[in-house]
Amino acid sequence: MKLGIYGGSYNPPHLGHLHAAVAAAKYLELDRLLLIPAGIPPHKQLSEGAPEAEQRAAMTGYMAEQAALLAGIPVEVSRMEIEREGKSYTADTLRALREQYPDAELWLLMGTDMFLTFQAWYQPETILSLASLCAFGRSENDTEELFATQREYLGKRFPNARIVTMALPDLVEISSTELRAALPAGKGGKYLTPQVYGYILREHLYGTALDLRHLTPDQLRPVALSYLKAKRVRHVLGVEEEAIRLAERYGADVQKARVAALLHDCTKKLGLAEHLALAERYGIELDEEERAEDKLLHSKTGAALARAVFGVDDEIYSAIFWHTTGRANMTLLEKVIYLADYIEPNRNFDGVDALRAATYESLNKGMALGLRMTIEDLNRRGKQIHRNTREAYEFLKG
Ligand code: DGI
Ligand code: FE
Ligand code: FE
Repeated sequence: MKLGIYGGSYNPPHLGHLHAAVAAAKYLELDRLLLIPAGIPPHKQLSEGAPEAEQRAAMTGYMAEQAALLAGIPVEVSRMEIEREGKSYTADTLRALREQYPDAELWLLMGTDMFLTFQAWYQPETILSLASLCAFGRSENDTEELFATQREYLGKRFPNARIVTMALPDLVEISSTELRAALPAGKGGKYLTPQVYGYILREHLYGTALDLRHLTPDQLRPVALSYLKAKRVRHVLGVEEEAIRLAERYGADVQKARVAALLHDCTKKLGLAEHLALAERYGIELDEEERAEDKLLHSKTGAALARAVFGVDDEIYSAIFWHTTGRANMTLLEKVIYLADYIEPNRNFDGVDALRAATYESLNKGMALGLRMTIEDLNRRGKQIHRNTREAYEFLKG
């Protein structure tokens, strides 16, 4: 197994890290990649809104999920340096990983600066006896010249070293220091994955101070996406796009449709126990069927979270609340969200085009067909039809 190891402060993890990690994973044909946030001693974190180690680990986790999707291999965050007392040395980290993965081929990934000062690290010969190096830089001539010189120098000084350098033509050169300085003014988001940016905004890190209860859809978007698993991001963006189209066509409030779409699945990644705890906390009554099926719970707990954290109004609340089952006598916005969720551009199940056509003919035709398809699908899979689904269908089919 080829195991990549990519350490850094990740303060914060940004697109430069992401693109480099994905490119190196592909180039080296890694089987697995570990991202290792460095343990930064607390006295170094005196600046305004500086993240705790836990928060850096959380942000790195978002980036890891995204990297895994793009690279097609498992990418995980290792907490070993965060949990280790005192300053962490790469040599110690590699020794620990060698024990944990005795048969793996270890590849240490690093950017230009790290590579060019490598001989000054703690125990470079130990590092090179445990792992191969892969350094990446921008594909400008000066980088390649510097790289070649350093490769030769290290090769002479450490004859058994295995060193690969790679040029990344579209490497985003980002200074974390400049990025941190830009964030309080509402800039810098474009250098981050939306989920990392959203996490920063919702935790008020780096001096950002957005009021989560008064966000424009553009401000809300990254924050809402930070509640999702990375693989669900595309779906939710698709629902927003479809909800705008349907709202415009049928005269619903476009801004409300966008907010409801962005938040409709915000608790989807939670487990049953977490749903039940939220339902308890926000006084949502549940029947037996709902208690047993988290798919029926996420719309209700999602509505509760959207109200508690983002202060959404009753119309948006109920559009989220009813988006999975529907109900009898639905509002315009409820139908828009139910159907946008069903037919957004990334959906590709059998019959989706017929459902799109019906929806653009009339919302009620779309609803009747969508509900019928859901009921047929649940029947095929031997699942119970919830009373609200049945009532929604009975109400419309006439
Ligand atoms: O959250 P999404 O996957 O984007 O979509 P959704 O909220 O519409 O959830 C769809 C799932 O919910 C799908 O697996 C079917 C399930 N579902 C919808 N109505 C009912 C239902 N499951 C049961 N058991 N009973 C229902 O009436
Ligand atoms: Fe949903
Ligand atoms: Fe959805």
